[in-house]
Amino acid sequence: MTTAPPTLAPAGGASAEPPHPIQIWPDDFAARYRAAGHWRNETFGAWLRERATAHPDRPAVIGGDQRWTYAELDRRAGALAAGFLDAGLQPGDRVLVHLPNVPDFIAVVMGLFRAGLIPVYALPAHRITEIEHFAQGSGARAYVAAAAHAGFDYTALARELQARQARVEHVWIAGPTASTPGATTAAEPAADPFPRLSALYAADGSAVPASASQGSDVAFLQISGGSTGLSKLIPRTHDDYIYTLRESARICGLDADTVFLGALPIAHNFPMSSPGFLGTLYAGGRVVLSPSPDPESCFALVERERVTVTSLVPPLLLQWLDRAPASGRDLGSLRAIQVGGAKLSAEIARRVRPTLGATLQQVFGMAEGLVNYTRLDDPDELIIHTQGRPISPDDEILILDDEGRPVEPGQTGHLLTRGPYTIRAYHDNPSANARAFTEDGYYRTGDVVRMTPEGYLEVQGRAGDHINRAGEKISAEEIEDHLLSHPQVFDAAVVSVPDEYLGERSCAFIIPKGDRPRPADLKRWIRARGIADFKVPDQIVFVDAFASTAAMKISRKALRAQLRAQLLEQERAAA
Ligand code: OOB
Repeated sequence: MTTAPPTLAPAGGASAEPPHPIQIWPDDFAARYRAAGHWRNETFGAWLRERATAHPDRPAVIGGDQRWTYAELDRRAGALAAGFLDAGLQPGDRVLVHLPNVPDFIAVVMGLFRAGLIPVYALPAHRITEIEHFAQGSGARAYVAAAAHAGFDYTALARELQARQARVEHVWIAGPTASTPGATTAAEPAADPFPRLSALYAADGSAVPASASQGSDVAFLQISGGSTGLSKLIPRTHDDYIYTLRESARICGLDADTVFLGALPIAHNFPMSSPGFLGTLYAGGRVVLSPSPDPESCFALVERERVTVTSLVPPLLLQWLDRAPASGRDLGSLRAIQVGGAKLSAEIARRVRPTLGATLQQVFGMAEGLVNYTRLDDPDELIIHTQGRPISPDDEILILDDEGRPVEPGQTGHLLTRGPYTIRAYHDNPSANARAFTEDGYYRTGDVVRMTPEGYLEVQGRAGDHINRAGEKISAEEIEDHLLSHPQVFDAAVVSVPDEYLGERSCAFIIPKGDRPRPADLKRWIRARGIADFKVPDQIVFVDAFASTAAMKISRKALRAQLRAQLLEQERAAA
């Protein structure tokens, strides 16, 4: 038996179509998680109202020239909720949110939650190909984007999206228009026809109820790192996500005095909820947003706003460590630096306290659910060498060998998990679900881990074929598909290569068809397909053929492993 709700209308979004149930947790598990007090039927809309009532004048969100109190954030969320509904959106409709680290991001998602609308998160680096894929998969009816950010014109993307996906009826643009001084655009774009988000802030949201949702409803769709093929959509409920916020805030010691710096893109699950900006607001603290992760912008904000905690990926931590001593900034308010998204080496981990004067907290998590933390008062040995232990006593962990049998204690194996905040299925994706979940509901993480005697996990590697480039996950298959559609590419295999700075970089092996394309042209061409920049191969190697086995057949996975080994061998020989 599985719980019938939560339900989402099928991709297509029209409310007239029959909703199809997303099977999330079986009833007996759901009952257990409720009885344990994990799921409390809290909703985002209601808790924001509670916080705003309890401490209206406390600062909540700071970014650019905006400083909003809890009352102001609540008012803006209400106004946006009213504005979205007045425009014709209906509870349950999906809305693509494509915003950088600006206060509008937080108001928009809180407004959507309040109205019972479902945000679908995209990263600022995503381009038309990814956005169209998310729009298609979620059946989104609306798109909210910045006018421009980091030199990219999102209004042009919005136009293209509507041309390709007629279902996306509504577009709202946040921030200065592309022709406003200060907005960064290459050429002078045509004036866009889209309504401004700022106009919605004028709506009267006082009649909108604090929450249109139940705890068990799907609150939003997060995107997967995309280990095989294109990203999948991850349905998270109010109950399960708020549980992680409450426990993350407790484990990370957040309270009203916490000042969290959003340095990584806050659409990502890590700075969103582990404990991230949502955990900080849940705890009544304040969120400071940096439009760019670069150390200089971040250090200035740390000094000015007395930031106490932030979350970084390992390459960014490395930059912080290198630049902090000579920055001339007072970073003395920092109490904890969280690092996750990719493996942190013990050597770098050791430098955190002496250089930044803060406690390191390792975070090993995934948008599908499971999050592990080292605890702030753990012995150094665990903080430096492990990626932490799970949030919940009800997180079930399996470590299995290649045949699916549990490994001996302390041995390395494949990590599978289920629990009160790990999804049981992707949104509307039966084939991915069949691969990623066992029959009894465990999620196959694709990570290879070992467990220490203390119950902490050490990430050893992964089984899947994705590239973890500075915490951004790139699917080899997705990039191969793009390369294969180039007229001068006969075959392509994309592999990860260890990289001192990025952790891993991507290398594309190409068998040319006829004349070899120039690597720079190939990169330009793949970028022009409208994909995130971080997915463009870092390195291109031309080969005449792929070595094949005697049987003349070799799996893609084995081929990638073979090519990767060859490249590493050549690099070793050349060194
Ligand atoms: C986080 O989420 P995703 O969904 O972008 O990526 C999840 C994958 C994990 O399966 C693992 O392969 C890798 O990223 N990963 C780590 C790691 N944290 C994540 N690998 C080694 N060490 C770590 N500390 O990346 C994410 C979500 C929530 C919190 C933190 C990270």
